[in-house]
Amino acid sequence: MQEEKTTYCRICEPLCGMIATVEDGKLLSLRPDKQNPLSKGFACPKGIAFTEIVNDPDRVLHPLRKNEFGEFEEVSWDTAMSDITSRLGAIHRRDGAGSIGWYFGNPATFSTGHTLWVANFTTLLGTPHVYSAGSQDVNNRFVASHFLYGTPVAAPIPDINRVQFLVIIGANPVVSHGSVMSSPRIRESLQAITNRGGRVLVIDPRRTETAREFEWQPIVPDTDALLLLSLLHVMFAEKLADEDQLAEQSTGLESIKELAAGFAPEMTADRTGIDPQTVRDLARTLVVTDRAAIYGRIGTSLGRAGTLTTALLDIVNLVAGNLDVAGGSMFGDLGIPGQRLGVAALQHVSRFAWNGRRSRVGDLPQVLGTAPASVMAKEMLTPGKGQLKALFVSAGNPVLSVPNGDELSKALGDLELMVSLDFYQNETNAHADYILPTTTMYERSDFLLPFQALFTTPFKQATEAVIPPRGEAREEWEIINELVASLAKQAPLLGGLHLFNKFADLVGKPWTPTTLSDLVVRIGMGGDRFGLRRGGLTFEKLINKFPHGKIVADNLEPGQLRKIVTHRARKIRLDAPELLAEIDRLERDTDPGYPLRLIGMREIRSENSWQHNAPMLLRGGRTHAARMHPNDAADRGIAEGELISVASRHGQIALPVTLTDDIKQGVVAIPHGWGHNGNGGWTRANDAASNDLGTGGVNVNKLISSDPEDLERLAGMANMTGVPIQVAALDRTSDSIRDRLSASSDMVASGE
Ligand SMILES: Nc1nc2c(c(=O)[nH]1)N[C@H]1C(S)=C(S)[C@@H](COP(=O)(O)OP(=O)(O)OC[C@H]3O[C@@H](n4cnc5c(=O)[nH]c(N)nc54)[C@H](O)[C@@H]3O)O[C@H]1N2
Ligand SMILES: Nc1nc2c(c(=O)[nH]1)N[C@H]1C(S)=C(S)[C@@H](COP(=O)(O)OP(=O)(O)OC[C@H]3O[C@@H](n4cnc5c(=O)[nH]c(N)nc54)[C@H](O)[C@@H]3O)O[C@H]1N2
Ligand code: SF4
Ligand SMILES: [Mo]
Repeated sequence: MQEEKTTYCRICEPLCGMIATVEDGKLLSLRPDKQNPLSKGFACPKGIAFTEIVNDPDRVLHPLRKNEFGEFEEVSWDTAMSDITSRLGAIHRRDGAGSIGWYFGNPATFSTGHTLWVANFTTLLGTPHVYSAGSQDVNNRFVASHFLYGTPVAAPIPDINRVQFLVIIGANPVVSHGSVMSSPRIRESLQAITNRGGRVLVIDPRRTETAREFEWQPIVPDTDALLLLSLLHVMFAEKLADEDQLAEQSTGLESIKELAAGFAPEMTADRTGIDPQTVRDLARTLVVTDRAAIYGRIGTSLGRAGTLTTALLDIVNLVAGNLDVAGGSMFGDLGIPGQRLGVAALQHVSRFAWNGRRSRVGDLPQVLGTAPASVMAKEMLTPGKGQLKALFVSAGNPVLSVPNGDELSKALGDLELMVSLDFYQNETNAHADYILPTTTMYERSDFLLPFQALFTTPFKQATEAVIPPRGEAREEWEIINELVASLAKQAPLLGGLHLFNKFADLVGKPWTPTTLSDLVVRIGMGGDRFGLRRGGLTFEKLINKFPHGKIVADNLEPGQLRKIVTHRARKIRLDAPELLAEIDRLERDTDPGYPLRLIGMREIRSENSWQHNAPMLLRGGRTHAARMHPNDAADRGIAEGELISVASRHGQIALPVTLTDDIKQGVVAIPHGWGHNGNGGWTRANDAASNDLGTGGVNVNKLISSDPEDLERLAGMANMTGVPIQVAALDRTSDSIRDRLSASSDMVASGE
């Protein structure tokens, strides 16, 4: 019998409402939920195509073990787990916890059980080798907040519902659907701004899908900090800022003023490519417009000084009078009593404090307990105490998503033990000893803790699993519980794990993601506070009474900073010396051999590296191609559709190019997440986006440096934007292509 179940999509941040049609435990189709009060019947192609991922014949449904011939073969869970834990125990006894590591990828964030259990496991183990997609994404945001507010987890979001002038710098929400902000139907919400007489200005090296619908201001990649400093310069020099108010809200204002004094728009124009008058007008408009905000994301995170740039975004909002006020850049409210003290206390648990530990290789600070993923390969390849020898990878594909995938592939191959928790064989876990099959999002219940403070309209939704796990798939937290149970038997060496088990025994009822979520729902905004607030929410009530989700407040509440800032006198700190020292990273990089600048881009029918196997998303044939300005192409004798070589100081790739005026001259955009080289088990992805070389696109991160010297210093961010490159035509019939790119494993035909 067919049934319809209400749920929501957990691929990206808007968490759009979905209706799943299910028959006999099988997912038949997904359609957008019209009754979801925020997404109101919207879903993107990736969300709809997810049925094909759940039912993908290429899915890993049984534990796989690499045999002596290097092939994966099915084994039972018991066999897999007992071999893994005994090998892990032996490594632990010999080399200690510091030889065991974990990388969790982006989809982990979309599962409360997954993230919390990984955090728990690695904390109890006490290993510094914890890595995530964050150092390629958002860790700079956490560190900027750490300096400014004293807490890493506070992140301002634009008040989309009320803003009248929104400046989007380095984000493309029409394609990405919004990030570090959960705002379903973001495109309509942006259009609503102009419909109510407001403005949306997009500052981006590319005339993106968002920029095409609104105003576009091109900028030279990785010069945003200079632009932001010039905006501050104008605000101070023209006495636009309310300095009395600022002195009340913050400390260190003088340092910022002094700093900005040196960055008049006339000084930075040459670097940013933005006319000084435009900068002056922009500064004035940001100050005088009653409801204005500036918002940045990936483009302002992956330059050479992403933490500084992100801090400057907030400082511009603050100085313009737009921070923490209605219609500006606002903070979500968890509504949890005592949250400020709680966060302050957590800060003292050194593992989670910024810089609580530094990496063995590269001496870089940890962020929320994670080290920069760029150094992971060198941590495996560098002998000595603390060398990484056993690695778990869950929901990640760092061979494609992290700089220098070739180096990482090699390092993974040398590990003593590699275990993957995934439902696909990808380019990374192809190197694993075991792939443990996990459920997809529709095979688990969820309430997403990390997104609670990021909804532009405060909202809560919980879901049950809509189908049972396919095959022998298990949820990550269950796998981790089992790991802990088996490892703890090898106590006393694994003391922390043993304690964890004892605790579970003691309370008689082990924690589950659902019991934890229930706790947060009940104490948080709109929660029942365990009976103190009548009619309040519980996890169960969300499931049964509000299956389409519940709006818990019509708008974000201003005045959150009081609850958030942990610095003395609850004042924002503007002059952390570490932050200001980053200014020297803004120096011009002039290397005549590499005159062009690389930027990234996201595609509407891709999600990082992992959705290139769904037929619906591959329809019409897709090409992995670079975007380049016709003038830059003409200078190099390159014509539309031709194969080009792109080289940086760190690597070289070949792919087709498409020419477009919608990009600033001197800039080349290449999507990441491609490079399906036949190592992954996804049949269609390997064939998709064929260039003339017959491969599933190329891995752009071969152009990116994993050298610790090249990483951003405060959050260990990979430098993936504004990277100096050179481009040349490749004669497609030329035999020399293979020679010239022989070092690139992308050139290896599938299966080789
Ligand atoms: N369809 C789709 N949606 C996604 C994803 C996906 O892969 N596909 N991924 C999800 C994930 S993991 C994330 S983190 C979010 C990211 O969400 P966004 O940040 O909104 O997405 P991006 O497309 O990376 O946008 C970055 C923009 O910055 C611009 N840019 C690059 N360098 C610079 C620079 O130096 N300065 C300025 N001002 N701009 C620059 C790029 O041209 C690009 O338009 O998207 C999420 N949503
Ligand atoms: N050049 C460049 N590189 C980038 C970026 C960029 O803008 N430019 N963006 C960076 C960003 S923002 C991000 S977030 C990273 C992403 O980097 P990663 O997270 O390392 O890679 P993904 O491609 O997201 O791989 C996700 C894997 O998780 C699996 N998976 C999906 N759902 C689940 C689940 O529920 N459980 C489990 N166990 N597995 C699951 C998929 O099968 C896939 O194998 O890429 C980064 N890399
Ligand atoms: S925008 Fe698409 S992928 Fe993202 S949550 Fe909505 S339906 Fe899912
Ligand atoms: Mo991301």
